[in-house]
Amino acid sequence: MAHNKNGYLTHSHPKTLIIGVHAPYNKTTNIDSYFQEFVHLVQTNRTSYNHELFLRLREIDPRTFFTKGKLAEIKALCDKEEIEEIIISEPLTVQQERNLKEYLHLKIYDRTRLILEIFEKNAHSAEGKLQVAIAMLTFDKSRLAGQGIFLSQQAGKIGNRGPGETLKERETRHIEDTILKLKRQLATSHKARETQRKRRMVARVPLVCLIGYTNAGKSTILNTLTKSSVLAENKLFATLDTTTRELFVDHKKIGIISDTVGFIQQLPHQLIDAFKSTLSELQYADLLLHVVDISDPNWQSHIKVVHGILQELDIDKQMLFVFNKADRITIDEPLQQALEHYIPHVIIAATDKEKTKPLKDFLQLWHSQLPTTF
Ligand SMILES: Nc1nc2c(ncn2[C@@H]2O[C@H](COP(=O)(O)OP(=O)(O)OP(=O)(O)O)[C@@H](O)[C@H]2O)c(=O)[nH]1
Ligand SMILES: [Mg+2]
Repeated sequence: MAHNKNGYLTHSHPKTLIIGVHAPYNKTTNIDSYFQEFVHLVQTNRTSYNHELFLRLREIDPRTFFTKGKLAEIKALCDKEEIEEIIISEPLTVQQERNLKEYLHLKIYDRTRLILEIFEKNAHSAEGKLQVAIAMLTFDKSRLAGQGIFLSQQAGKIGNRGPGETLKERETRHIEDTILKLKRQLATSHKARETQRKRRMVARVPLVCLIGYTNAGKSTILNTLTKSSVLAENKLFATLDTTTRELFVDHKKIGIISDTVGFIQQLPHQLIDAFKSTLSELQYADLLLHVVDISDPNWQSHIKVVHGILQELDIDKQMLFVFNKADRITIDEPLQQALEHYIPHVIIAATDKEKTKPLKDFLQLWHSQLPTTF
């Protein structure tokens, strides 16, 4: 809401309700932190919303996602508050989204669309934009396919292929053609990067890659280690484009370091697919720095999410756990014990130069132990 010049309240965006759901499949240890992450996603994508609702679902209705009782509660709230748009923390199937829309008579945004929109806003390079466009179109295509029954019901009764079906086929083909065209463009820009990479391989320059959950502090670490000024901010998916810089430790160049897109639980598979070629760069890393925000109560589930995505990308590399944001918490005995499960690791605070020393020391040692071919 905002005040106009006469002092009246106006809302320039649709009246929005956000619903954080604790779904039965969600094994997160700290649900409050999961909900906060959802609110953070919403805030990253747009400035405001009007109402929030957090609820626990004991089961999921395959047709409407929410069970009957919960759905009635939501409808009553939407009617009372004249809600025009709902954003839900979970991914919905095409049918669930459509049924909810029909029942509630308002716009529904699910987790997948929310994350895709953030990616769309944050893509700056030509390559990033292409990748996001491919993911968006793939999502649209799946939504269109789900309208199959509806469109064929619109179709004429003569023959099997009515006009509705033809329209759907035509739109699907148009999307497929566009995706193909974008993929070709993407392949061309990858070739240029491939050439660069080969040149580095010939020169035997060690490559260190920063990976981790979104907002863990990857870009902040890149900035402190390389004196560069990559955008680092308290937003989810601030970084989408890979940035590579020369890596100096104690004034000695020891290799190059790359920062890239962060991960999140239930990252839409359309995005994983679209970013696969960028992320496959990780295959050439000599060392992965897995950055973890240990001030987040869900840090261990975040590690699992990152490992899951690495597995999906078939990447198995030497890894250092970089436990970051240590300035925000006290490391008590139980936390210390939990950290010991992840070896090797360093504990740092990227925003405080003094507190990045353990990482610099590790890198120096690692570099001194590299085979002499480097
Ligand atoms: N207190 C504290 N804040 C930190 C630390 N490291 C990073 N931050 C803050 O955490 C936020 C996210 O940092 P980024 O470096 O952008 O995180 P990222 O992992 O690159 O995030 P994405 O690119 O969005 O995936 C920023 O507001 C940083 O200032 C730290 O050690 N301590
Ligand atoms: Mg970043």
